[in-house]
Amino acid sequence: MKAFLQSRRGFLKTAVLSTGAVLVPRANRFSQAQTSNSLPDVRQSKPADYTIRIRVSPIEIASNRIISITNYGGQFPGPLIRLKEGQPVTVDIFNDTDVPEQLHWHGQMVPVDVDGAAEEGTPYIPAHGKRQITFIPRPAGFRFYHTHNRAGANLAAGQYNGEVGPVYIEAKAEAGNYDRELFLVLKEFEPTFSRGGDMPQNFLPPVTVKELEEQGESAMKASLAKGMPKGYEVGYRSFTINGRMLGHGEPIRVKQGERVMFHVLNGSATEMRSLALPGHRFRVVALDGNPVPNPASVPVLWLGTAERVSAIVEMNHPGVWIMGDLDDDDRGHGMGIVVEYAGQRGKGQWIKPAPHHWNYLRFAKAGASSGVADETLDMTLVKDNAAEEGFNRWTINGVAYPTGEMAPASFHLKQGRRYRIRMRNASDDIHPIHLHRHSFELTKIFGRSSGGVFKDVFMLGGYQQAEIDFVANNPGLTLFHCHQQLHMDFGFMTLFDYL
Ligand SMILES: [Cu+2]
Repeated sequence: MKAFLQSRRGFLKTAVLSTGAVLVPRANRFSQAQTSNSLPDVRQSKPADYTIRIRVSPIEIASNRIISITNYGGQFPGPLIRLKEGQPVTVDIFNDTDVPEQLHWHGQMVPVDVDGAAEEGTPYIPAHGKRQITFIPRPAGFRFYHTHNRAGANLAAGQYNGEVGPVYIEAKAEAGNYDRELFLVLKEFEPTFSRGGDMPQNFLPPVTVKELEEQGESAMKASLAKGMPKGYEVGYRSFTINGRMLGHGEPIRVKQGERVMFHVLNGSATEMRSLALPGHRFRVVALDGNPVPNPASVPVLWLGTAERVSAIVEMNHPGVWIMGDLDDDDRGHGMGIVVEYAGQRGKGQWIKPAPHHWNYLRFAKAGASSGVADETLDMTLVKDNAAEEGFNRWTINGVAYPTGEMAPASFHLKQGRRYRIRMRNASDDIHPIHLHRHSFELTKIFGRSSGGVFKDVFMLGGYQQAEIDFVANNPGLTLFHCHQQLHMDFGFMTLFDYL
């Protein structure tokens, strides 16, 4: 492990909080180091660079608060996996649980048999079995791995569990104007169902489409008039950063003048998250691991489910602070971590930041137009309130991806063409929209053209419309879905194939 770390940019110190320990590669092909435990297993075709074990085990999220969850390697978050762009890597994935598993390499442009989605045709990692995969990590930047099992009504399955871990893919030449980097994984535990409940989304610019609003509101009224209750939503009892509730675990210790790169991942199954550090600003340099054309400083980060933000904070406001979620209730139940300056003592202080809109356009190329697409795919997104045994059913152009089944592709791509997806959200819910195996460019959001911001998840607000472009450059079945687990599991999913 030591040799591995030293082989990267020597001038930077890498620090990971204790719960996000670096995974020890079994055979270190990067440094050519041989260790006594790297002897090849004769049963497998090649020695693996990494081993991931999926298991159920107790995880202590606060003093004497110990939950039992499925996780990676007996810890939460899963071990940080560092890869090198373009350099093949072999990973052994052991599934020590009773349930077949899918491990998705979120944000990477990998083949279908590696990607980790049964709907695309990735083989399952059998219960009490193993899969070995080899792939070429790309593109560089902050990615992650997580389960892609559907959970449905089972709050002990899918991403309600602890199956989330960060991945960092190093570029061939890595620029870094900072002193050290930290990975933060935001995650809630102990989920329960409730009827209805509103997801906050007033942090997005309030640019809604009247026609969509009328459609959504009248459908909801009609449903309630028929005596339907509101569909189930999920809430949580405990909230953590890197697997620890606020006030438990080690603080982040900083020195005045230090520039800290935070790689923040929202590992939630269902929630949108915010993060602020009183008296400090975040200079956002990458979204979903992709450098933005126009880095800008903001007081608050907002992340939809599965989104990542890489932001540099200059530590220039000594004290002991709570870096946490804006929501008092969520922060009160653990969504925060203490930042402590050297030589400072005392309890962490929280100061509520001024209201602020989170707008992706802020990081876009100034004055950029959206370019020209070869073809536009229209998608209207609709909620059928409580239509499936009390759960909201979600449709794309009137079609719900069937629960518990596989469906054929609904959209057909030609390799090399540039596609524009025009999404119209006829629901009041916010949707973290995700495309597998490709990245997309935000080309029109909040009614404005945009360019240069490439992502793999973006938040489409209630009754909003947006356009994203992607190039069909990675043949094979490709899943497109809402990353909100409840939405995905109850229909909000479709497949692209290549003709
Ligand atoms: Cu959704």
